Amino acid sequence: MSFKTISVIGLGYIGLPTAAMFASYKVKVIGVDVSAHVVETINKGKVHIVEPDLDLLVQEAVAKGYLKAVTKPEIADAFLIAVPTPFKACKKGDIPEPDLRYIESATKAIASVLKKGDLVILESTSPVGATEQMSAWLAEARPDLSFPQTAGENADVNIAHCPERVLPGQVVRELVENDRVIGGLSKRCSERSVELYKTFVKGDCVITNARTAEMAKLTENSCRDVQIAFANELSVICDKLDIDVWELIALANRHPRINILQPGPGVGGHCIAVDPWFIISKTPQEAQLIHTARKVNDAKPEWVINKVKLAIADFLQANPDKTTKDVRITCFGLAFKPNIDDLRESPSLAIAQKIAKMHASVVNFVEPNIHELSEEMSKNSKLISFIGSEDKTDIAVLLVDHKEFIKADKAVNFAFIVDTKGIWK
Ligand code: SAJ
Repeated sequence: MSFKTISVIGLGYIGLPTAAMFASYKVKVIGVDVSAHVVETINKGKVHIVEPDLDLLVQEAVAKGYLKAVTKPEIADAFLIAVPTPFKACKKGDIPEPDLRYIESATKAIASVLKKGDLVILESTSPVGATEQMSAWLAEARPDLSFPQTAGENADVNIAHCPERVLPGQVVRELVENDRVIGGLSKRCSERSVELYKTFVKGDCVITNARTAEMAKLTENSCRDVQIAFANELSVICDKLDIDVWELIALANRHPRINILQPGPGVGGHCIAVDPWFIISKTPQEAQLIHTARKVNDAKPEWVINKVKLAIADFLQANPDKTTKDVRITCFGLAFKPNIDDLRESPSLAIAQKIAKMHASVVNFVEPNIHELSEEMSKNSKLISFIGSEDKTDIAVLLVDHKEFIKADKAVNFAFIVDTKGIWK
């Protein structure tokens, strides 16, 4: 392989597994992160995120000397940028714009160590045009080097977009097995990127241009968002019509060409609820369906909270000797999806916190994947163990289908349940 040293910028959920994977194939990897704590943790062979099998991969890569972490970029032959692309804060109801500030600062940070022959790959999920923008920033910072937008195939530095597509919880396996979409700013940029990824990728590396690669990633996540919105809309319709939505979906899915996803408390995480906005903000007139799906999914948490208010009213009617502050509520699950500890952009956490805020007494939270609540999270709430939660609960709010809750299916016996995942219904 023509790349002796690879640098990965941003050592988060995508960057760290990618860096460790290259290192496990005996490639020298320099991981760069602005956080001194992250760098220190990794250099001790430890990880700062929970992802199955990642701890062993990192431990071995560091112990064998193939992976080191630093806070400032160093010379390398290929740079992979895996930093967050959030959207900018905006007023409620406005269309959020993508925030490229982390890509910009990563790009400017590597500019000073870039040399002729290097390859720069943007892995972060990005709005259409971001890779060209990244190349323009590099050209501005390094007028002594040529880039594909002006020098084409003869550019000193090659640039490509290769979006990450791995599923949290299965990152290590999917990094190797998934196909990769590779969008170079020239044919040579794409071909060199394929050579790099073929170090460990067993899936196909399919070549396209950068804009199509950017849109492909946004399309995948928007497609899932639209499908989940359909399931969430069905759950609201069925509730009104007194139909069990989970039975309904199971029946409809027996049709050979139907595959409806599952409703839930809303869509969380840092991808599916974010990426469709990158399409909507570029083409607001055209992206009608994608925009509606976002609104449907974003409205689901409020619908769940209303269901909890109704359950409180039902409980009080059934127990006329009690007042609101006597009602003991427990929220089961805070993570954004099952069997992970990731609370970022979690609709379950948002719902649980809102219930805690509105309720007159302390609300119990059960989350088997975390051990303590942050100060912000613990306002009017208390983390309790799943075992024994029945004795402390009048109204159970099931927010995540964690395996512990599914396993307890037959054992749980709550009189009032708001079940957003259809497992304790
Ligand atoms: N969800 C439902 N119903 C379902 C499936 C999911 O409500 O039937 C909810 C989940 O509970 C969660 C949210 O959707 O709140 C997103 O979860 P997810 O498992 O669909 O996706 P992510 O965000 O963990 O990962 C997605 C993946 N994209 C696709 O499946 C198209 C992953 O492959 C991407 O790499 C990742 O986004 C990313 O980083 O972009």
